[in-house]
Amino acid sequence: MPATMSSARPSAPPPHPVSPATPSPTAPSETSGAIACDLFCAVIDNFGDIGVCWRLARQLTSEHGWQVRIFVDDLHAFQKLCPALAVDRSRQAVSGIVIEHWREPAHAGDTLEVADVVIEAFGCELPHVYVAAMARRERAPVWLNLEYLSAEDWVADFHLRQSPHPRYPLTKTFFFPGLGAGTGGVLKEHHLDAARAAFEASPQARDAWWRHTTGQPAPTPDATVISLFAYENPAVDSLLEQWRDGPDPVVLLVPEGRISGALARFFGLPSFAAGSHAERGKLRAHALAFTDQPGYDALLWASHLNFVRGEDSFVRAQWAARPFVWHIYPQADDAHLPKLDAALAHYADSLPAESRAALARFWHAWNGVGQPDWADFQRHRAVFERRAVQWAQELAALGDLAGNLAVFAKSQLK
Ligand code: TRH
Repeated sequence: MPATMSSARPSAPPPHPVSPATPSPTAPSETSGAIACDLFCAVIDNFGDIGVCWRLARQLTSEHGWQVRIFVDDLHAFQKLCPALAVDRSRQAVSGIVIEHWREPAHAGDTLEVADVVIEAFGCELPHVYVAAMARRERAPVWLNLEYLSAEDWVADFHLRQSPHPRYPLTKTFFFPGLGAGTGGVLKEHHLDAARAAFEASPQARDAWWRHTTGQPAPTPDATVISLFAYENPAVDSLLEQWRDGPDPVVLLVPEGRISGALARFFGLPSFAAGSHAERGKLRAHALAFTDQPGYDALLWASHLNFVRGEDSFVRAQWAARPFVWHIYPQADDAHLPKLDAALAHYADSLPAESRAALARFWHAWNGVGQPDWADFQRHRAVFERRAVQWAQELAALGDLAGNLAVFAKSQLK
């Protein structure tokens, strides 16, 4: 069962066998002074696990001066959003970050160096030999379990809760991202708002982006530009028909992925691979290549409305300060719907009742409950646009996850 947004309460880590005594490993930080951080990431599926970890690692490195090493098992998924990565190397450095291919669960790097801060992403379970070495380290490392993002209220009660290791003198702290006070917040680079403002302020940058990305100039101002990043979704056919038959032009930008098959079928094409273009009625669609993470931010900024999914693109759409529709990572027995409604509560509760209801109807329809009504959603477009700008400011007040994590870790390293 692939990992889903964690609704489980934190539990004590499983017991680890005692490893044969080896010299206490020294962390790089004892030489350079910078905080050394090892981040372990097991890719369950899709791109969010490594998407979040890569973004976090780059922020800790560039904004906090940490020395970060990522252990990641799936270099192919990683390379999709980090083209500079070589998929055949067991160890490499990209953007000042060491990347180790975590080739099997027991592997803990060619040399066993325990960092000052150890981040276990999404409960991926650290190599036993590494945990044993953590226990032998003169100064116990700060051990953080980075949880999946959830907007549910209980998250604030569990954020920074600690769990002692059953056998070793180690303590694991549960670090919960969130959309509300008392949580770890969500990832946001310090330069992000300025980069978006620069893109939005420059017609040249936008036009260059359109020509580079679609081979065509930016569409006319009467067109609604929509980015579509989603899992397979039965509701998409109805929306494509409504956009095709609607009164106003819609330009759809579709990164190649799990929704591409539905586009191909709708347009009667064998595929809708990157570089494809199609037009029916008022709908024009472009298939885009998967790009790196900064490139994905630009896609969000070039659009009026963003369909996003999972965790990281869901957060990026909120920072893009535009209306967005979230395709939550589907879970059995509709367990994902309370998580969807918890996010809607944060985002939409201050909206006028009619607009809030229209947004909830549309998000539910996009997540398997009811049929999407585009005209009903569009009627509230101006309200949604104002709310999106306001929400980005409210969310920023929580502080960014990397900064919150760095402050906590330093408080434990004293
Ligand atoms: O790919 P996802 O569905 O990842 C999912 C979720 O994270 C989910 O919560 C988790 O349980 C599951 O993985 C295991 O959606 P997400 O989280 O938006 O991650 C996609 C990443 O891909 C994100 O960092 C944005 C990035 N991206 C690019 O870098 N370039 C692109 O062209 C596109 C479309 C996305």
